Amino acid sequence: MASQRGLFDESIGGPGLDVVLVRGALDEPAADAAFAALRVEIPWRQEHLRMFGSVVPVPRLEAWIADEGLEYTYSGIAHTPQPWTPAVVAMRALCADLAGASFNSVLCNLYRDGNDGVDWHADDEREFGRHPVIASVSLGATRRFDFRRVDDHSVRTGVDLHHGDVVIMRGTTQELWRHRIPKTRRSVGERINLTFREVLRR
Ligand SMILES: O=C(O)CCC(=O)C(=O)O
Repeated sequence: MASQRGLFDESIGGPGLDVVLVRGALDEPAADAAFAALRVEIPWRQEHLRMFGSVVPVPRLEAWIADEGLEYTYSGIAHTPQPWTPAVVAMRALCADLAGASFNSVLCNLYRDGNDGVDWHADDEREFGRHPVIASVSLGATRRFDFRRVDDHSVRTGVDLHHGDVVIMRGTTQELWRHRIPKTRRSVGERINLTFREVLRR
């Protein structure tokens, strides 16, 4: 796996925002191979959300892969852990190396086209601890990744995430900021994002 660690590190600035972007953590052939393997290995599921009394499909496919016993409830959906696959384990090693952290779980997202996205949220569930280190790898179509401050929505920043990029979020990022992948009218292909986390066992 080709990693160009450090060559293209960028920090994304803002008060209390602690985010590092590693551009091209996977070079194009490695990113292409990872995308192809993850697309078929991961048991992608369509989850549903209860909203205003009706049940709506989540605008993306998902899978929760984790060590045994690590359940995760997100937006009212209880995710039962699926087993690790070889390509996910390889991505975990890359992200753990870049972040200097260990991860026992990953939320996998498949954005099928521009109608898929994820709305403003923070990965601030209690099981991740107060200031978690979260690392995610982006593969496939380029999509915008936005941040806004919790206490002042006019304070915003964002970045385009490309095939092979890794983002590391740390410190007070989840406490003071929200993030999202907005839907887009642009014609975009599939994108896979794997967001690695460490669930603290009680
Ligand atoms: O797709 C991404 O880059 C972000 C996904 C995300 O925010 C999440 O899984 O919590």
